[in-house]
Formats: sequence, C-alpha cells, structure tokens
Amino acid sequence: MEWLVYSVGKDARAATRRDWFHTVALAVRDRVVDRWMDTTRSYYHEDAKRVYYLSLEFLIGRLLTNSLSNLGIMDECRQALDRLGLSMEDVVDAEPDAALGNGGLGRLAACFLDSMASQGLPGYGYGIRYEFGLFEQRFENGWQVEYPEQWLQFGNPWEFARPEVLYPVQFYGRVEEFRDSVGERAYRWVDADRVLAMAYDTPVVGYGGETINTLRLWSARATRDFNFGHFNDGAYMKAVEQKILSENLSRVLYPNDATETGKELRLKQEYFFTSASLQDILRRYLQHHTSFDNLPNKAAIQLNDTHPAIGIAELMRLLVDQHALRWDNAWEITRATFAYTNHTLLPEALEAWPVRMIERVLPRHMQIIYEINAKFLNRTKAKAAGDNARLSRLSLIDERGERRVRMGNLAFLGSHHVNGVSALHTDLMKQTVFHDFHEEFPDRINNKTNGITPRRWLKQANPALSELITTRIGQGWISDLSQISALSEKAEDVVFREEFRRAKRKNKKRLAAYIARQTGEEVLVDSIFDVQVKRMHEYKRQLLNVLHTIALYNEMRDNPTVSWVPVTKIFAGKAAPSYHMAKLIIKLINDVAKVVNHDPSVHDNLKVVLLPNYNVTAAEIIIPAADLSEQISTAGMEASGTGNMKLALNGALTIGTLDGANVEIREHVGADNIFIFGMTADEVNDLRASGGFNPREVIASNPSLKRALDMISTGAFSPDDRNRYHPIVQALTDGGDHFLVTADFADYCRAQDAAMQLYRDQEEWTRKAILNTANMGWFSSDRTVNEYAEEIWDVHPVHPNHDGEGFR
Ligand code: 73E
Repeated sequence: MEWLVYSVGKDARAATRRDWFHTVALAVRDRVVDRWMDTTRSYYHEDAKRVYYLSLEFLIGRLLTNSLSNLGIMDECRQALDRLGLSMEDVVDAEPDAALGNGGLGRLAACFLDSMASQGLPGYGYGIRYEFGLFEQRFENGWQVEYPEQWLQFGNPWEFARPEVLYPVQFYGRVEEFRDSVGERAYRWVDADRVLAMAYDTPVVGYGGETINTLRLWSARATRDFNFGHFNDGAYMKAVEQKILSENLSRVLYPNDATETGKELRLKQEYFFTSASLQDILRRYLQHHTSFDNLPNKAAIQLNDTHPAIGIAELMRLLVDQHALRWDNAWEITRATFAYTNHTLLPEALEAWPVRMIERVLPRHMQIIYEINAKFLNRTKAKAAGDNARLSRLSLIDERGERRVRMGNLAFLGSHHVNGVSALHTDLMKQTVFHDFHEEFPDRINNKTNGITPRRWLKQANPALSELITTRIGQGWISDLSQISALSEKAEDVVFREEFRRAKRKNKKRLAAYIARQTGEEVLVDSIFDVQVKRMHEYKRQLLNVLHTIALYNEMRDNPTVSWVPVTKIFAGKAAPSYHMAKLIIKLINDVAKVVNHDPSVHDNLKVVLLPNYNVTAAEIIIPAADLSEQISTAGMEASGTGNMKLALNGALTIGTLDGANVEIREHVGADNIFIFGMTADEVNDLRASGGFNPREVIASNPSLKRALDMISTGAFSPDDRNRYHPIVQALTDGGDHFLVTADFADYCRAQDAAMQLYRDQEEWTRKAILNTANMGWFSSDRTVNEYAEEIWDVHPVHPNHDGEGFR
C-alpha cells in the first residue's frame, strides 16, 4: 500500500488497475535491487569474463509474472492482492507487452537473457530502448491495419534511467589524415554530427533470484551544443529542428522480419547502439586494466545477426584511432572478442549496405572496412592464385551493380566463431552463403541449436501442466529441463494420461474464451486445436494451411453424413507493413473464416480463426492450448524456428517439414510421435537446380487442390471483389510456385489426415503428446546458452555474495 501512495501517488479509492500494476511492480523491483547490486559487485570483484549480447531486438513481453515466478513470491503476492480485494489476473493484464522485437530472433535474445541469469552467467544484453515497439495489429474489414505501440505511454516501472551513463555517437563528417607523435600516419573523424546515447537498465531476474543481470538499452538524446553555422545564418529554428530529429534514432523498431529495407535510419540505429555498447564495454574493462591485450579474456561480444556487425569496424576505430594501438594488434584483439550468429539464409535478409551510404554516414568505418578487406584479399590472393571469381565472392565488397558492403562477410572475418541456429541451417551455411569462407576457415563455423526458456514457456504460461509435472517428478525440471524425460514412463499410465488431457482441456477452455473475446467466434473445446502462429511470410506457407482448410471444408460439405473429427484452425501473426503478399494472405484467411464459420452445412466441424495482434502475451495463451503445431516451411528456408519447440514442450504434436530444428525435434521425440511430410532440403535444392517444376501439372492432377484454387480465383471467398486473390493464384501457378506449396500439398493432406485419424484415439494421441513434452528437455535455452558459454565465450558462472552490506 505504501508504494501506491508514495510512488504512484494515488489513494486506494482512486487507483486504477494500471496503478495497481505499477504499485506491485515497484514493490517487486525493490526486492530485486539489492541482489542486483550484489550480482554486479561480484562480477566486478572477481573481474569475471562477461558476455555481451548485442541485439537490435529483445522481445521480452510482460515482466510481472516472470519476476514473481523467478523470485518465488507468486503466492505471497497473490495473497497480498487478495487481502486488498484485487485479482492477480487483473493486475497482470494491466502490464503492456514489451515488444522490442519482430519474432524469433528477438525472442531468442530474451530467452538467452533468462537462461544466462538463471545459470549465474555474467551476461549483459545491449540494445535500443525503442519508444515504439512492434506495431499493434488490428483487422479492419479483414485487412491488417497497423497502429503505433506506445508501450512507454504510462511509464515503465522496470527500468532505471541512467542519465549519467551517456556516450557520444557520431555520424557524417569527414576523415582527416595526420602524423601522430611518432610520425606515423593516423586518422581522425571530424566535422561530424553528434548524438548522445543514454542508458536505461532493466534487471534480468534469474530463476531463484540469486543472479540479477542487466539489460542495458540506449535512448537517443540530442547534444546540448547548437550548430553555430546555422545559428549565424539566423536559422535558429533549423538548428533546433536538427537536434530534435536526432532523437528519432531510438523512436521506432523496424517492423521487418527477415527482410532488408536498406534505409539510412536503420544503418544509423545499428551503429548508434553498437558504438554506445562498445564504449561502455571498454569503459568497464579499463576500470581494471591498462592494456587491451586482455580484452578477449574479459569480454566476449556476441553479434545477434549482422545488425551490430559494424561493431567490428567500430572496435578497430576505437582501438586504433582513440587508443593508438597498432593495426595488427587491434585486429587480433577484435577477432578474439567477437562471435557472430547467423539467423537466416534468405537472400533478401542478408544485409548489404551501399558503399556510398557508409562512406557518407560513417566515413572512417568505410576506410577501415577497405583496409580489412585489402589485407585479407592480399593474403588470400597469394594462396588462391588466379581464382578471381572466388576472390570476388570472398570480398567484403559486392562489386556487382551498385557497390555494397556485405555485412555477413565482415561479421565472419571479424569473429573467432560463427554459428548457425540448427544443425540443418549450419550445414546449409557451409554449403551456400559461407561456402568459400568455410573452405578458408574450416574451424570457424559451428552449430548452436536454438532453445527456449522453460520458465516462461512452461512454468508460467502453462500452470496446469507445470503443476501436474511437478507432482510427479518434482520441480527440478524448472532449472534442469533434461529431468523432464522422467515423464516418458508416465505416458503408459492411464491415470496420468487422463490428468494430462485435463490440463490441456483447461488451457483449451482458456483459449476458447480468449478467441470469443477477440473475434466473437465460438469454438468447440473438443475439436483439434490446429495452430499456426508466427510471422506471415510466404516461406512459412500459411497458404499451404489455408489450401488444406478449404479442401477439408469441401470434403465436409460433400460428405455430411461422415462423422468428422472437428477441427479448429487457429492462425495468428503479423505481416510487415510493406509486404503486400503477406497482407493479402491475412485477408484471405479472414475471408475463408467468414465463409466457413457461417456455413451451417459443416455443422461446426470446422472453424477458422485468425487472432489479431500476435505477441508474447498472446503466445502464452495460445501455445499451451494447442493440439497440433504447424511447422510447414519450405525445407531449407526456416533457419531454426523456436515456436516449434514451445508447442512441442507444451504437448502439441508437430506436423512439419524436415526444416530447421524440426529435424532435431524429430530425433528427440521420435519419428512415431511427429507428422513429417513434404520435400527435403536436398530435394528442394535439386528441383530448383533442374529448373523448377510446372505447378499447373501438379494442380491438374490433384482434384481437391484444383477445386480449392479455383474457388479462390473465382471469388468464392471474395464475392465483393472476385479478382482480389489474383496475385496469390498467379504466384502459385504461372509464377512458378517458388515456395513449392502445390508440390507439397498432397503429402501435407496425407499427414493432416493421419493426424485427424489419430485424434480419434484419445489415449494414443495423449500418449504421443506426453512423449513430446517428455523428450523436449534438450531444447531448453539453458542447454543452448551453456554450449555458447563453453564452446564460444569461455565464460563461467559466478555466484554472487548476498551476505554483504545492504542485503535484505
Ligand atoms: O528461423 C528463425 C529463427 O528461429 C529465423 O527466421 C529468425 O531467427 C530465429 C531465431 O534464430 C530470423 N529473424 C531474422 N532473421 N532470422 C531477422 C532478420 C532481419 C530483421 C529481423 C529479424
């Protein structure tokens, strides 16, 4: 109560649910601060090697339940709220969802933070404090419309502003050459614009509350010095305007997942947070050290994709230009400090900034990149005499068309380890984008299959199942998910199966209520909850699922006397605002839903829902309720996937292709407990190499596919605009069906049919569902982070001393 009055400034009678959320969050925060300071102090005293996870995205979601649960004070808090006549759920629901990320890449960063803190690893997250997170998605007339996500509107009780932690970051200007004190050629970056990066810290509470790490996010602040040039011209307003514009750097997250836009502001965001983070890392290091030689023994910097890869040139600049290190020494230190994770092979997502843009925005970095490239190519030339094609592929500069800097090549060259995010993806990296680099540096690429945190994705999101598991095997699984394998034998226990089903049913009821609230649609709790939740993207093939939906709808209408297994098709996901095809797919799903859900001839045996505004909070409700998990990307295109892991851990059976981590999920859960279909990555590769296929022939030979496509193209779902779906039909036919939707359709339907038949046998279905949960232990992000710690970072757990001053 005292927090409500003194920190929120309200009387209990006037307090809203939001006020209560702030009150509870502040009370929780107070419990964290001492342990947070103890943790930081321990790292400092032990001069521990730290790992710095640089990421343009951290998709953390809500933090109240997470903090309460990790601190072990959930019940205590619930009881305190009870006494005040408040419901925990209402308070929890008042927290905005921190959506500082697009999808898997950002959520992975958030899972890693949880895993590092839960295992006592000295890990820091560095990113941007976007004022606007990922847009809010609404459907208007079935079309996606984007609204700004103002998550900070009412303040953020979790963060601590650090106005004293402030670093200058420069842009534009030019490079001056001069002679240093010993007469050597040296460079300085002059006449540049300056922006300040100000730190905001959020405590990252590890499970058990022993270790509290830090997520440091940078916010752009204008400098206080005015541009006197403009001033003297009398252009006072122009000067002020420029200062205001500089704060746009941290205004908004780019809403593109695995697609590159190439906008200058994006490059500036990347450099802004990377430069501030490196300055902060060096400042921390220099508190203990005088020479930089030990930097790689005290700091591991992980690049989450190439978004912070400019950091390689930036560290070189800081070491060479500001700290006067010799080039070769600086390069050795840089390479021994950085490691790089690649998350996608999609060509459109491989960052390649125009040379002219980098020259203008970061002139000194362009010089440094040229220098790194020249030294590397010279060395390589000596070995690969005459193979110019190979040299041009290895170059940091793509000379075809407008000259561009290949950020992936820069990241590879400047790192001691480079990793992919699933076994298949890592193999494909070696065969495709990094083929030549892999030949050149055969020990550099390694695999680190992604994982998910069992705290958020099982313990918090699925209390029904968590409690059941704990009654049977104890609570060790929460911090050591490998222990969940002890459930395997329970799959044979009829009583346990009944209880497992009961937990699932409870989650399905919760989701059904959510669906009714969000869409007005009533769904059957006893139908198969067939779930595809992820970004809308052609390679993820929501269209394949829609085509199956239409085919199933037709079969049900044709055979009304058959006793069908009822199915609820549940979709959710955002489309990048400029991705027209993905937005058209959203409209199609909504149009199909309208027709199917209102057709009495299917007797409620089929429902289709597309839930709006998919985010971490929605995922926490949807995932525990799923029966069937759709992981149906074109083989070779999904680097890993992590939703696949969340769903399987929560006892959904996967229907999927042999893509990304699905391959490893099959190995762990067993081929009998997963529905695999479709072409393999090798088959896709061979098909493409041989010039593709003719989708028209495939369609002509499959009546149910033909009928579904004809319905789409003749306007059966869009009577108000019969040509609306022409672009989709075109892409699947004359367009050559790049994502092989038609090629995989028949086998997908076979797998769907097998799933429906199995569902009739509830005992057998549950047995397999339990085996999924029991065999997913390896996919904990604790395992992933430990592999990084041991094989890449060389960092070790530190156990904070909580006996010191101020400990409560
Ligand atoms: O397969 C997922 C992977 O599970 C992949 O598509 C995703 O990363 C996940 C985590 O490893 C991903 N996101 C991006 N690239 N790959 C990306 C690229 C540019 C901007 C934003 C996100």
